[in-house]
Amino acid sequence: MQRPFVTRFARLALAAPLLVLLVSCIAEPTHPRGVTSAHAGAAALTATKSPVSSSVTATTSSGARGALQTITVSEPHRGTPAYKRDQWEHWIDEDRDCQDARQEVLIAESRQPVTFTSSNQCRVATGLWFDEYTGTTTTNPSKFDIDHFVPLENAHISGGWGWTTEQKKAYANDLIHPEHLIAVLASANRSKSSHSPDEWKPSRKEYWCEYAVSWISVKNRWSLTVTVRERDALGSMLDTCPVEGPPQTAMPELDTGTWAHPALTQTPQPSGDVYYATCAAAKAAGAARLRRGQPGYRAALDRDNDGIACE
Ligand SMILES: [Ca+2]
Repeated sequence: MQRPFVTRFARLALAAPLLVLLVSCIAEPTHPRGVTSAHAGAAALTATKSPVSSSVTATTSSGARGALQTITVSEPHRGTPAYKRDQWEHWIDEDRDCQDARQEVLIAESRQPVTFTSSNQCRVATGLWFDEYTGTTTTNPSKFDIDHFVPLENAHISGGWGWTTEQKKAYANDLIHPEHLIAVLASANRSKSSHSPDEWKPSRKEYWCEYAVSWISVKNRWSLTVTVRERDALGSMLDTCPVEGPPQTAMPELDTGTWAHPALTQTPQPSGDVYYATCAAAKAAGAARLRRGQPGYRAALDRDNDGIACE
């Protein structure tokens, strides 16, 4: 049975009564992977090394508009050192499970269980990905890049140039925040390049609201600056948000023929199971808290193991 196809920003979706995700459905204790492992694996890195701001976090359009007002407006300085991509090491394998950050994002964002190129499960072979920028769907990961939502070069000129090597590495491999690294069509990523929203916007206009919310969230979290033109462009993009409530992303119908891949080696969750990839998804669906035994409860969401997840 085809399952609902949900946005990666499930936390923003108001309409979906149940967010049934097929992302990384299979948990293996000896080889955790997917959303949970990606987040857990990067937690230590970001918690200890990143200059993450503790100020306003933008998760809604109104929150983003407020957060945008708090971001320092600054034009790039003439004396800013030249950007050198090799100073921003990626993709690292922070949790040393042999899946680097690119693989972790592919696994986390696949709309169906992934397959791997070999039994060591280090590299993804197939899955199902949706590019928010263009609306393109693929089962072939080589067609997708992992995009730094706020590109490394833009982070550099908006304050990141002063970070330490470790801070740059933390930024370049941030798996904690689902909007920081996203899988998108390679050609869209290359078209975007290091451009800011005043220079480049996704062709899929219905994504502009969410794009601006995410961009502001990253800039805010990492205490990066915006230019005047960038700030104004973000404001215009937020104008496309729904008047009431947080932004929602309408997910196009999938061609059902792309769902069943003959190379699938993993078993999807039994039909009818409820799966929340993150606590944010559970909360967005109005399901949190989740008690042990309830649909959607799983140990990975109950980190203090007290029987109540997503407290
Ligand atoms: Ca890893």
